[in-house]
Amino acid sequence: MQRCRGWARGPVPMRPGQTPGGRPMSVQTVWLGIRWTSEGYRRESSAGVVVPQMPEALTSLAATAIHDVSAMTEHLRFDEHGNPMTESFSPDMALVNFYDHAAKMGLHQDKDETCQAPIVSLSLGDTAVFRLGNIETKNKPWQDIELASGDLLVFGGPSRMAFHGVPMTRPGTADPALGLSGRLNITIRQTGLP
Ligand code: MD3
Ligand code: FE
Repeated sequence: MQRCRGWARGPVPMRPGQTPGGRPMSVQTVWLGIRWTSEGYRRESSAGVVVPQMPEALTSLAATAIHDVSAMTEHLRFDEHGNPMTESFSPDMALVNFYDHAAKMGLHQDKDETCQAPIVSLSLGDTAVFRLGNIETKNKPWQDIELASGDLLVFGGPSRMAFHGVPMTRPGTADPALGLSGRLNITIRQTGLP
């Protein structure tokens, strides 16, 4: 929480995300390691836009998650080149999303990463209703899953391209001891940027 507050302050303060169409989203975001720009993913700090370093704590958390999950599922044992995922996975970006009580995220696919590495998601604070759809269309079938504080998910293999979104959060469900009004979701990713 403490570190999230620091990232939210800047160098680039937390701000509403943008839809692919350029519309502001209700979810507010901070980028770590690499950020999305009009030219695609960029590492550099151009024109005062500083991208903080990818925190080692998140890199190792994601690597541990991939290691643990790869023991359980075939899809995560090897990457698209046939190399063991536990060796080739090297996340270079974290996206910190903040949901206030009214924020939500429409159904979408994450297609900006050019490599097929899995995405690791960590939730903190208010419980969210997470909608996991199918890989073909924005329509049903989907399933709604409650993501509570501390839940960590790994999306790899076929689910990597599934439509997904957050139709609502459940305001006030966060443990008061966390000192957070709302929800944080951190996704840890490998962009494929050289
Ligand atoms: C399923 N974030 O930032 S995290 C996003 O809770 C995003 O803030 C949501 O979707 C959030 O793009 C969901 C879980 C997640 C992340 C990536 C996925 C689920 C995914 C990629 C493919 C399939
Ligand atoms: Fe997404």
